[in-house]
Amino acid sequence: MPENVIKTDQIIRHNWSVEEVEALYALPFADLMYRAQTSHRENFDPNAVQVSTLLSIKTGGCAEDCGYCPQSVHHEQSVKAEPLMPLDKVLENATQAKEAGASRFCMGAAWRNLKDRDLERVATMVTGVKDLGLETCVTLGMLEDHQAKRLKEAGLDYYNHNLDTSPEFYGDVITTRTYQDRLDTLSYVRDADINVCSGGIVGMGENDTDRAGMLVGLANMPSHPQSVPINLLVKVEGTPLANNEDIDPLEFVRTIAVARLMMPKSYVRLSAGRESMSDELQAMCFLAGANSIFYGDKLLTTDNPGMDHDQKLFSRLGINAVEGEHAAPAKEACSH
Ligand code: SAM
Ligand code: DTB
Ligand code: SF4
Repeated sequence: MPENVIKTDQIIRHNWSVEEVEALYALPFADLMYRAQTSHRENFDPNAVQVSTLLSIKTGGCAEDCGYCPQSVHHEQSVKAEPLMPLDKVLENATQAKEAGASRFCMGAAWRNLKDRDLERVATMVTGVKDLGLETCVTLGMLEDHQAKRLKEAGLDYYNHNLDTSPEFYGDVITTRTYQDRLDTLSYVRDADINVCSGGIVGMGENDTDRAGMLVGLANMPSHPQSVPINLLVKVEGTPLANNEDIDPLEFVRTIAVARLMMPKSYVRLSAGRESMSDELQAMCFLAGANSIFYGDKLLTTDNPGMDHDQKLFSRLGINAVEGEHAAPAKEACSH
């Protein structure tokens, strides 16, 4: 093979060192983008992006102290606490999301951990959403082994639980649960044969080594998360990180590109923070290998670009929305 042709079909690696990843980050931008784009094209349709819609099924009043989060009771002006949403309202939202073109519906709860008293209600929501023909995802804080198994049985396709940052920087952002707690939850999710959705946040005041460390934490898990959300910090007033300095947007693009190179078969999600990004910056993230987004004008409690805007962006870029891989056919579609 001529030397200038890059062969990026790397074996799936779980032994990355932080130094190696820092070296990827430090590549000239065009070289990094070329490598990421080459890997992306070897593993995915480069013009297809998966879309999920988020719904907050239990908002506010969370006991954790995550420095970025408006739902923590530890911060002033945190969002108002609400009870767990009733099933019919969840299904109404899921139906609308499906009609609008989402293939996955992700339900988030502002909980430190899932309590057994809520397990059956959430399991019923999962089954109901699955029966609409959508892929299902939940993010409910820490889980126990038996809870993960029950959610799988109910039809859960993905569990979102982020490492958020590097092990070294983690304690500067969250003090009420440990990095190891997060890894434990993720291992229960994997053992229950639920797809793992795990990523982190960029722009919290971490340094370059922390960004590399976060990606090493994700890629060196026993298997790569099937979905890797890369969030740009949404600065919410009243949270300790509200006045953080903006990061160089090209550092965010580099994070997407390096995640794409390290986890070549995973969906990399251009996650929170799109509301503050230009269309051109988002286009660069897609070029760097991002191939999923949250779709709909709300994330959990903060704003996301409107559907019209995203449809226009997809059309300008020639992007198509990916069909769900794990979704059940909608009940009505079954022939009897
Ligand atoms: N309470 C559960 C938990 O923390 O595991 C689930 C919901 S929590 C809101 C899910 C993830 O959203 C967090 O791990 C964090 O990565 C992300 N997130 C929360 N607030 C954010 C913000 N202001 N900007 C970017 N990402 C944020
Ligand atoms: C993830 O990594 N990002 C999403 C999802 N997982 C649950 C959440 C982003 C939340 C942004 C702040 C908010 O809307 O409250
Ligand atoms: Fe609670 Fe999750 Fe927000 Fe942390 S990120 S405060 S656990 S809702």
